[in-house]
Amino acid sequence: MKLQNVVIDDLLGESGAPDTMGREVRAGLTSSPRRLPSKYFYDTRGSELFEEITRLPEYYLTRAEQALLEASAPAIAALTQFRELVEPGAGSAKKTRTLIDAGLAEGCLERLLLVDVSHEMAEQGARTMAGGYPGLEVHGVIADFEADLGKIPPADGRLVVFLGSTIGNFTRTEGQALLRRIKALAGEGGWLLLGTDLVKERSVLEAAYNDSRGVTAQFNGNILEVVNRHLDGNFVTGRFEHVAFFNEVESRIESYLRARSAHSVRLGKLDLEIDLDKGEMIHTEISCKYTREAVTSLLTAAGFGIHRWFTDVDDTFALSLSRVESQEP
Ligand code: SAH
Ligand code: AVI
Repeated sequence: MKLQNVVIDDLLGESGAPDTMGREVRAGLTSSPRRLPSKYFYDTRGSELFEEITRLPEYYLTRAEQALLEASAPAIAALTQFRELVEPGAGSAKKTRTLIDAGLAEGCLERLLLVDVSHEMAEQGARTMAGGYPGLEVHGVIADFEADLGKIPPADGRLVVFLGSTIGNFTRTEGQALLRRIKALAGEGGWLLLGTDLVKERSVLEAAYNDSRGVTAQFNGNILEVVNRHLDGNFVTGRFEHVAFFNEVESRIESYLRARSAHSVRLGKLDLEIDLDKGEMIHTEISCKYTREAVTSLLTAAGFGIHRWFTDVDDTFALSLSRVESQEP
């Protein structure tokens, strides 16, 4: 059935070009320690694996955030009167339905804009939402939220939601830069709802990133398949093991792929060969864990003022609702 209420745009352009990936992968794999940018996890398979992670018993984040959304969405809609809901890194946008329902019940919401670097997620997510909410104008945007947010035209009445603790996949400096771009996207007087995972017992944190079924290990290894496919590489996933641990000093889970034996890998498109030692690690992801003070400081430094802080009795996860206070950089 042809949907009348959905538009899909591909803004990836330069930032999604194969030579951009080539540049980033070359820089990462030739640096010490070696690393790969975590946005490359999310091809079709990677997005499916992430969805599977969200259902794992150990991965408490998605359930905790969903419960908070259910408890807070009506108050958020009443306070912000958002007319447009914008979600960078939306993925399947399943949790977003709770906010959409609240926005429709409040009678304020008119438009939904879902942004994702994964073509499939942006397109499928937008089509599913347009089918489910025929009264809503839905816009799916394929874009890199680190590079392309400035290409999205401004609008009044925006609530930007950045959920899932995706902000935690960035260092403080990167996260602040990203929040400033989100601030420009939200516009004067616009709102941001930010989901952040909170610091807790090491055993709980480490279990969430080392699940017993090995789904997170597959998700981590999949980044090598993405690199192989785009850059004509010959990484063999089975030659690496998944390593994820809580670095308490940095307050973050660090994920790596560790070479089980010494071997060489060639990336044909980059004309690059790297020699890995036995036990050498490729850093693939950070997942920062926050305190309330750390979230407040991050948002304040980026020019947002916090209005509401929603958390559960155990301080598992937090949603902070803040407003653009100043467009100064
Ligand atoms: N918001 C969802 C999905 C989180 S997974 C949730 O809370 O469950 C992170 C999502 O961000 C994935 O869908 C991934 O494709 C997307 N993503 C990662 N890096 C991105 C980038 N640089 N630009 C746009 N989307 C990105
Ligand atoms: C998307 N992001 C916030 C997830 C996280 O928890 O860092 C990705 C993930 N990595 C391993 N498991 C889930």
